[in-house]
Amino acid sequence: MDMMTDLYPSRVAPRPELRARHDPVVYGTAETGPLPSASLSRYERNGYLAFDQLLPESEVRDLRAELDRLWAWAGDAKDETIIREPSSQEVRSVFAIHRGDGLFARLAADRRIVGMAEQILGGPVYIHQSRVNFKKGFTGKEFYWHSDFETWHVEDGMPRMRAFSLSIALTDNLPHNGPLMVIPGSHRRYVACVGTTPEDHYKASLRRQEYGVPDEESLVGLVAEGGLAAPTGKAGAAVLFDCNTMHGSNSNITPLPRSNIFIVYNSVENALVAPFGGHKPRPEFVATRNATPLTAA
Ligand code: 6CS
Ligand code: FE
Repeated sequence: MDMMTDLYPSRVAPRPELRARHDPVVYGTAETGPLPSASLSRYERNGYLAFDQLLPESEVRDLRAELDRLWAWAGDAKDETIIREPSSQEVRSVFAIHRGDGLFARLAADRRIVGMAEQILGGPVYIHQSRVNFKKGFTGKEFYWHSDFETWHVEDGMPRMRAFSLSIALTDNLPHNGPLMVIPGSHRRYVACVGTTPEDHYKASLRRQEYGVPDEESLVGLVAEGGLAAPTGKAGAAVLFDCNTMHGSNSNITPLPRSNIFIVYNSVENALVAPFGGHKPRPEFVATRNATPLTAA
């Protein structure tokens, strides 16, 4: 058992609490990677960066074909990496898409992206988690407000805030089809949540989260301070957001799917320890415990 002190306790106190962040947001400088200092300071201030076109159309086309293959496979396959919608058998997410040497794996290790990760996180990185969220037309359900870090800390043992997610749109992300929403500036606070985590919580939480959910009063406060943003864009657009940025997304009742890739980069210096919530760690396909640095392609 690691005796590391818990800087971010959550799901222990009887009342929710809005606390301070104790970690930097940007660990590198403009000299150490592709992002200019204006982007770095915007990221530091807002907790996210939006890219209108991270990937060119030709690459998006190939990734879309890969996405369609993944969807066809997941439809009736039985595999732990496949998460289905809360009240149907429709595929919601497929995890661990960075494994192997397929297109998604190559994308996750792409120099352009890993260079940004090493810059923001200040040194070598590895992939903590990856997934595709399909959010199909008509049936794709919401992701309620949450800080990823809260879950990764309590359930996976991620010690500090030194990770981020990159969400890449493989279909157009429109105002109407349940795009990612973020609360700018929310990454500078930490919402300690209420409730005791059940054993094997991930099996339910990846379909619909009920523990590690921020209270309404804290959300009211965060939105009063920072407002709301929903960066939209064509397929190939992307949003890079801090591990503690409060975010969520609505259900998709339009006919147009909102299918995105999520890749989470963590600093190798922030490797997982025993989960702070005291349960056994979640499985490898949700949270990698091997922090071997990425050797970017
Ligand atoms: O439990 C997790 O690790 C995840 N859950 C959500 C809703 N977002 C981030 C992460 O993929
Ligand atoms: Fe999330």
